[in-house]
Amino acid sequence: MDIKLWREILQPYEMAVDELTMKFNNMIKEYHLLEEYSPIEMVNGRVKKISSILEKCQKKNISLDDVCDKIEDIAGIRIICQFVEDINKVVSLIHSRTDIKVLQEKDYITNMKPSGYRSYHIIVDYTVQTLNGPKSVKAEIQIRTLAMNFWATIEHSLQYKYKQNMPPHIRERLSAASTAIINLDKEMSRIRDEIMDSQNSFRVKANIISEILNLMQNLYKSANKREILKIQEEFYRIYRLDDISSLTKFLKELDIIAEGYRAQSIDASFN
Ligand code: 0O2
Repeated sequence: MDIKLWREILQPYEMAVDELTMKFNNMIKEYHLLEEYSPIEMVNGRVKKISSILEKCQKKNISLDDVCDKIEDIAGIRIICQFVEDINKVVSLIHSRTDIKVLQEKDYITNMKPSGYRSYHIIVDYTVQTLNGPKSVKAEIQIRTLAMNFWATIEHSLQYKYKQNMPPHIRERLSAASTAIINLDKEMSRIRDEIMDSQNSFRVKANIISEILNLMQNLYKSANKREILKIQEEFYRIYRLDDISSLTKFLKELDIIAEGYRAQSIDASFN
């Protein structure tokens, strides 16, 4: 198969990866906008390299004509969560979507692979709109925690280095590391509520401060220098209190001042 034909075959997969990555990133944005904890920490995606597709075809004895049907991870999306509990939430989110059809699920968290690999895989059917009309492609969505991802990334590079000949002592160490990852995830789950609370209040505080700074920046253009200096000093005083309700109150007051200046400038432009 020549390279031009490969490009044509892979193009809808590129589109699927771009669109799915964007859609999962939008979910994160929606959670943040609602000031809620996002079960998705980050998302990335890739289209399998031609060399890896050929390698998989050879390993699994798949003819090149069957590539699209039989290789399910040409389009791959990886969703990373903070906690094991988030994985089920993400799985439900995927099931509830009308633009993603779940074809198959592989739970390597309950049923860890002999290598120690843990992750939740969902094979989906996703339709992209090409110049030649709709085209449905398969994609593999891997959902795992940060800790599981750390292990899988290291193990994947070692697999690449040793191919089928990983020395037994490295295999044993990886297996021990996998047990340590299970314990780390369990420990993190125990303090999950506390971590989520602190991350949430950090995000809320960061949003309020960013709104205050935006308003202050706009006021520089319209308010007089003395008033701006007073507002600035007051902001630093409240900032040092490290108290969300004081910051919220300050933001509301600043909003009223900014509104006053906005009204004045509209009046001025009409006169
Ligand atoms: P890449 O380079 O990540 O794309 P098989 O190849 O038969 O083991 P199958 O039936 O295609 O697997 O599906 P499976 O088992 O769900 O695995 C698909 C993908 O999961 C793999 O793709 C890996 O990304 C990941 N994976 C599965 N098992 C392991 C493992 O033991 N260690 C690590 N690090 N990753 C794993 P590819 O094509 O193998 O690799």
